[in-house]
Amino acid sequence: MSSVNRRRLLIGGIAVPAAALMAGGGYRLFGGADTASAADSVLRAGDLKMPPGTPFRLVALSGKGPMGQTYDRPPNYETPAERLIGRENYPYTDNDYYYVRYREATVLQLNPDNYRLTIGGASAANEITLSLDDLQARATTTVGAVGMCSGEGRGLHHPMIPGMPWTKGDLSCAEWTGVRISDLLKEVGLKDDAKYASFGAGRQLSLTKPEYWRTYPLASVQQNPDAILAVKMNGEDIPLWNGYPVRLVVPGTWAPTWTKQVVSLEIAATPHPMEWSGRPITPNKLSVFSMISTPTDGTRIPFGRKVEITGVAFDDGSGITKVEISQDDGRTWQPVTLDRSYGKYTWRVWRAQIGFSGRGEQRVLSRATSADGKVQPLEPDPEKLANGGRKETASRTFAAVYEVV
Ligand SMILES: Nc1nc2c(c(=O)[nH]1)N[C@H]1C(S)=C(S)[C@@H](COP(=O)(O)O)O[C@H]1N2
Ligand SMILES: [Mo]
Repeated sequence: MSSVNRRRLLIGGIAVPAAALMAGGGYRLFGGADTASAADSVLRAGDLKMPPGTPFRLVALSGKGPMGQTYDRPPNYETPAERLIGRENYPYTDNDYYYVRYREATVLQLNPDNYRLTIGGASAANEITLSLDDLQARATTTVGAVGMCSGEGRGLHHPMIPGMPWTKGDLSCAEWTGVRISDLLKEVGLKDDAKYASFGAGRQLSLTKPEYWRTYPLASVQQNPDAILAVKMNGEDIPLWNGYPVRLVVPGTWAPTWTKQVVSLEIAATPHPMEWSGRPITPNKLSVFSMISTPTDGTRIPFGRKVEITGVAFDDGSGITKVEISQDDGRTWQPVTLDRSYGKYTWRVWRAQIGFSGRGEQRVLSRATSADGKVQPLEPDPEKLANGGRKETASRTFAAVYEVV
């Protein structure tokens, strides 16, 4: 590795390897002539299989803390690893650092005084309109849940695959308070042919993108007592960038289908014509996953010193039974200590004391095992990846890379 790769730069108080910054610069130039080659050479640097850290510059959206700017329009900001866990005895990501992912170029700022949720559709018995106060009065369910985008880790994959090049911060965890979807369905009443529930965001000021609609098979939200329209996040108003004033949360499932800025719930016998993916959402359950949060990538650790490694682990709600770490790229594994559970959909914080047997670049991997016997894979399944499995790169193990000096 060249000397520039060894230099550590300070950004927002966080040490980031220069090589990682170069990778970030390359990624941001979407379609630029030298984009692929610049990122490619960094990904291949030395024995590093992936560039460390959040290689994007830290930028604060209004009302948010400094986060990794994967892309600005649409706003895509990843949670810095050391901000995933809010604080001691509080596993949830602070609202200021919860990741931001939009597919629309602009975000609609809905006026809370005029806000209305319309519930209706061809297979609803009635049509009802609820104000924000109405929803807040019905918001009796609180549930912790991991929000994870299918883009997690995509930018670390080699060879590069299309899509937003997220590194490791395309996920967060929060405690949501809201109204049960099943209660809203009871209130509006259903016709016999009701089969799908579609959640629509307000019209965004985009010339190219349609409104964001997501269609669920009705039973999947009706029979899930934790599927809610949330009005609070960690006990506060939901930040604009995370869906203020109302967003869908379906714990245990991938977050891309959790419509933000929800203004319509439509019940019909058919999927909504504007469903983002063009087809109804399948069960969509989160895979078993773990990652290291601190120390962050690029941290210099004095040789001979023990450090505490902290991380998170979760699955779709069956529970985490074991997390292990490896310091030899997955040949051998040692168990870590799990903190207590805060709820079946809340990630489990874990920690381990480790030392390093050598100096220089040191990689640490983590892997989780769930109560239903699933083990986080070392690498994405190549077959599923080849068949267009968009989530394959998201749930594999990711190395934290340190420099022992
Ligand atoms: N209205 C709207 N809702 C949306 C999206 C969007 O582009 N518009 N993106 C989805 C995607 S892809 C993800 S991963 C999550 C991200 O939620 P967050 O920004 O609160 O982290 O929101 C989902 N809900
Ligand atoms: Mo996403």
